[in-house]
Amino acid sequence: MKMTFRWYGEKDPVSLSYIRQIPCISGVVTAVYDTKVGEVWEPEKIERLRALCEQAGLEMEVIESVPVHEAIKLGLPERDRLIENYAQTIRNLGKAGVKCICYNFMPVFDWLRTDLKTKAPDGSTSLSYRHERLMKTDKNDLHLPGWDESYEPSELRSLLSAYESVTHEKLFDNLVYFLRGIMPACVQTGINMAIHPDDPPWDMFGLPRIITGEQSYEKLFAAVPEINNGVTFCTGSLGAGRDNDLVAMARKYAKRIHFAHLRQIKYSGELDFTEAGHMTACGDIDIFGIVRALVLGGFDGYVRPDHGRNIWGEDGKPGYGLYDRALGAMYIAGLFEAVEKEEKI
Ligand code: CS2
Ligand code: MN
Repeated sequence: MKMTFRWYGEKDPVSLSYIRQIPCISGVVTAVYDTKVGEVWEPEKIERLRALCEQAGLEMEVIESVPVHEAIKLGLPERDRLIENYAQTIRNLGKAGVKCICYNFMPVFDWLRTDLKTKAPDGSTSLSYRHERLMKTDKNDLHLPGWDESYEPSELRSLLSAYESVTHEKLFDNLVYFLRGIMPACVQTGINMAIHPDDPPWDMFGLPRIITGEQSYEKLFAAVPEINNGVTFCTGSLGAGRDNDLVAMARKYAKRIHFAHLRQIKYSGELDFTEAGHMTACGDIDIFGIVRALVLGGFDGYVRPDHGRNIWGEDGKPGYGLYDRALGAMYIAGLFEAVEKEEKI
């Protein structure tokens, strides 16, 4: 296991030197942020990032994310050119020592929340999701926390209508088409692809979501059996789906899990939840049980603490401040150490 920490590049208020001071961290998870989706990441840009990490004493073996162009998800004719660009980005990343790429296949939006600063009794704030509130949002005039700058209203409307004819099956076929197209580059470079689950794991605004639990994993591995086709096991995303048995899944898929995002949520209604401190006792996700299952299943991937709260007066990027993620990293590293040593006795 290698413990990592997400770093949003040179504009991130959390510096590499601070990340380095967290005792358990071997490297960062980052991305080239100034290249348009669909274009090839230039070797010079990748190399610059890698050198910055190296100077700080940190590895850059995991990328999150190389975003997938909507035309690939929609299965439009230009997808072949875009998939070739993606494969070229994989080859460029391979030359820089990257071993794992996290990506997602969610149409239009990535994670969805209704509030980015829900206050807990202890004064900390975190992200939360209230289903009814989201359903009341007018689909033709969407304003979503964290998404308002991403799309022009007209662009968003035409994207949403382009997806009207895309069923779950079609979206899944498009994912398989994409994966088959990039697998040769993955095998050649040794890079593992790690798909992030849909967050939350159910359809949104009529948009299909297909990576939601165990059945999705079965379909995915059956369609593209190469070991380079793996997953990012995000406990907060999968855990929002109450039917998912995360401990059993962690054990069963340990060798397909190239990257684990460990985060905690507390349920507050049938579909509602609030993110919480990483410890098992802080919420409804059995972080200890999941770590134990990963170790017993032979997991040998990367881990990072996912979304933290804002604590100690920090006003960090929602989910990505320094302090609470550092606490989370240390807690998770402690669990791994304990379970790994115990298992050797
Ligand atoms: C989120 C996402 O759960 C998470 O980790 O912060 O932004 C996630 O990084 C992407 O969906 C991965 O592609
Ligand atoms: Mn995640």
